[in-house]
Amino acid sequence: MPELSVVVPAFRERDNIPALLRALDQALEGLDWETIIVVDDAFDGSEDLVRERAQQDRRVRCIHRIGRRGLASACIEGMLASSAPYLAVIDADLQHDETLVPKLLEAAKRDSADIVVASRYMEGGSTGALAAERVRASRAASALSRVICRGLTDPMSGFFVVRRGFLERVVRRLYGRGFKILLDLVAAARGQVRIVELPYRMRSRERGESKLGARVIAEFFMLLLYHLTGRLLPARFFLFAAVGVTGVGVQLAALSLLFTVSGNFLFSQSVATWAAMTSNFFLNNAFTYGDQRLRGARIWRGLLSFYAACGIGAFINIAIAEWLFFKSLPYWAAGLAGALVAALWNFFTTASFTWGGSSAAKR
Ligand SMILES: Nc1nc2c(ncn2[C@@H]2O[C@H](COP(=O)(O)OP(=O)(O)OP(=O)(O)O)[C@@H](O)[C@H]2O)c(=O)[nH]1
Ligand SMILES: [Mg+2]
Repeated sequence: MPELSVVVPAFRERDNIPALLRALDQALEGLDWETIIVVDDAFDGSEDLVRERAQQDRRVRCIHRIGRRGLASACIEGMLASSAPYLAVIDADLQHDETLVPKLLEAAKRDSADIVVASRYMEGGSTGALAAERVRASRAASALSRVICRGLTDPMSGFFVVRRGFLERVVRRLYGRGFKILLDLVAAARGQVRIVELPYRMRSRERGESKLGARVIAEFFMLLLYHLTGRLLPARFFLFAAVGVTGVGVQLAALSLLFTVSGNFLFSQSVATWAAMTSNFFLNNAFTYGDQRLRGARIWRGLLSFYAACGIGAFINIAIAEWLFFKSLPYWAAGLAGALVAALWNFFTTASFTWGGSSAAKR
């Protein structure tokens, strides 16, 4: 068994993989290591390339995930596939300085740290040529993340070494979605973690494309909420609820537009409701279930089941609100309670009927 497994999440990184393997080979000389490259299906031949290398070099392993996406889950599954006592996580795009890995490992052993983080924001570190607005966003996110974890100069870092015992201790409390796996690990430790940081200078991406987008930002906020609320509800529910709030906006906007034009309330309210459900479905498909998004013909079947579930949810909402109102609750409290129960109903039914899979609601 090697002493160190280097877990590399990779999505559309075919052009970077040969250089990465060369760089690891050089940087880790003299260490007993292996690398586990977790490739999500992108039809770009990355997995074939990794397997080809694996046939010549037993230190190289490939995990090929189909119909799945997500950096954090890729890292977790890669780490769990290893039996090594130390696990490194490093990007595939050569932005992280692999020559630091032996020092991260040494610090983990010497200081018996749970996590050794490569930091861009401590003395001696740098974001390199990263665009100014990206640095600002990263710093703002780091500041915000203090609500769930302290003691890190660079909680947004995706480059670190972790002790296997620590991972096993926190793994069941992880949010496990989105991009910010380090923040997730530290937040899940609830203060019971020894952290050491070492500085490094980040390189810029030479090949392949960035995967940053709106989903990454949405997931970041959901990660904060998940840990802030003490992991009360399944991680996915928070995104589902946020999409529901946007649905209220869509509904009111469509209602005001249609009612102004047609003057017919029932007609306007019906179309506005349909518009809100439709927009909720597509937003949930892109964000809440972005990692197992319905595509092609499955979208239409999913949409119909979503209409059906939310239609029943609307009846439940009205029935509960009406009942509570007659129990002499104030109108707003009755309305809120109805909406909350309906949101839970919608979430759990669409998790199994629309996005399928019994595990959808659990994660
Ligand atoms: N397996 C897997 N890897 C991913 C996924 N999304 C991103 N990655 C990998 O995670 C690493 C970080 O993603 P990047 O797109 O480079 O994010 P970034 O470094 O913040 O952005 P850039 O500076 O623009 O490169 C890269 O190695 C990606 O290939 C995913 O859904 N699945
Ligand atoms: Mg990158």
